[in-house]
Amino acid sequence: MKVEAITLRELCMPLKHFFETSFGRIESRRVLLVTVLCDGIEGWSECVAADGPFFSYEWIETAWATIRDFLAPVLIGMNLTRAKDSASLMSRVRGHSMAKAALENALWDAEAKQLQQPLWKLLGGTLNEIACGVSIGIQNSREQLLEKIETELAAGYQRIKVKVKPGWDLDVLAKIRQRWPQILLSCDANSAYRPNDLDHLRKFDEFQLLMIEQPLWDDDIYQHAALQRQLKTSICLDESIRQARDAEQAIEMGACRIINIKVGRVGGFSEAIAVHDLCQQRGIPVWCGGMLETGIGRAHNVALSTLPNFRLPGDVSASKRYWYEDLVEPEVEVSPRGTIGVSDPPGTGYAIKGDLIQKLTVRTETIRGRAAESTSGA
Ligand code: OSB
Ligand code: MG
Repeated sequence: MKVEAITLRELCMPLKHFFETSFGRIESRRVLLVTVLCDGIEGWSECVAADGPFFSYEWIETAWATIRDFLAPVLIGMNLTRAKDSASLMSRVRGHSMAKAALENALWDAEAKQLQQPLWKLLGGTLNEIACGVSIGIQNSREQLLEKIETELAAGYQRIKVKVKPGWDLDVLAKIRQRWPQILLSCDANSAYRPNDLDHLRKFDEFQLLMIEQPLWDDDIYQHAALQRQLKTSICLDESIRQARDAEQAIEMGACRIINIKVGRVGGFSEAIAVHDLCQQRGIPVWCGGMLETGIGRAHNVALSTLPNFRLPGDVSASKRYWYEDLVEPEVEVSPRGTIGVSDPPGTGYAIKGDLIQKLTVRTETIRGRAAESTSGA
């Protein structure tokens, strides 16, 4: 696969409903799409970096600049045997996993199309349908949250995850459990607590949660291990797991019993597979996290979720929960049993809606060998 050109596109897309976590609320997303052109075939991906450096230090501007100035130049003109070979070429750049993942994943998409294979099989997937859960943000009121949960349960989702933070936690969980004593329920703190909240966090044990996700600092493993020893509830790490080495340390230290894999956070499909395989060997179940993706990133999450150790429902849910109109055809849909089936056409099985993408594009830049050409507007 010869890498001929790399195109970046920024789109602006309003969310149907705001999404609020312990680090803030968003009403719309700036979306960064990456296209690689290899031997005349286009591979597509979505960079999951957000509008601001809050979930991680990466955001859409650092990703754009890092791809343009450092990552694309090492790939352009290279003849790759496999998409995964791109990871070692990009490794001289420290960090910037979401930027790297966008490039590597676009190459996987191109490779799957070139080999006429479904992406999920190329990744090593074995499941032909995946289990879906939903992540529900902090709402304006407790009543609004309960209504949302009711809607998602009626749609068939297999697991409900709610965002928590101090002031929006124990009473919220108590209300949910009162109304639905049996559902698979978890919560995600996005680093909203500290070790001296131990007495408070121990009260989460009352609610038979499947897990509490990332209670402490985004870069911590050690204090999570100390906390896990004090909790009955399983800790799941998200932000702290940036690569397979982190997963290995976390498991050996007993910092979690479950791991959330986000392909952007770990730097691409090859590292996501490495985290998956390590967890499988150590008996730790994984599930696929989400970053409010459009159908392009979502389709990649679906494909990844077919690997055999994705044993818990992921945050991979239907396009229509987020978008008025998604960028792919068909949109990502979830069955009444809370599953997404995978199909066998080459690539992701979801076609790109080029006209819609062009309409929503506010900035684009193509990197091709020496000179970069840049245009503003659609
Ligand atoms: O921590 O899992 C998270 C969204 C943005 C940033 C971080 C997270 C999330 C979600 C949403 O929980 C998952 C989704 O529905 O895509
Ligand atoms: Mg999380």
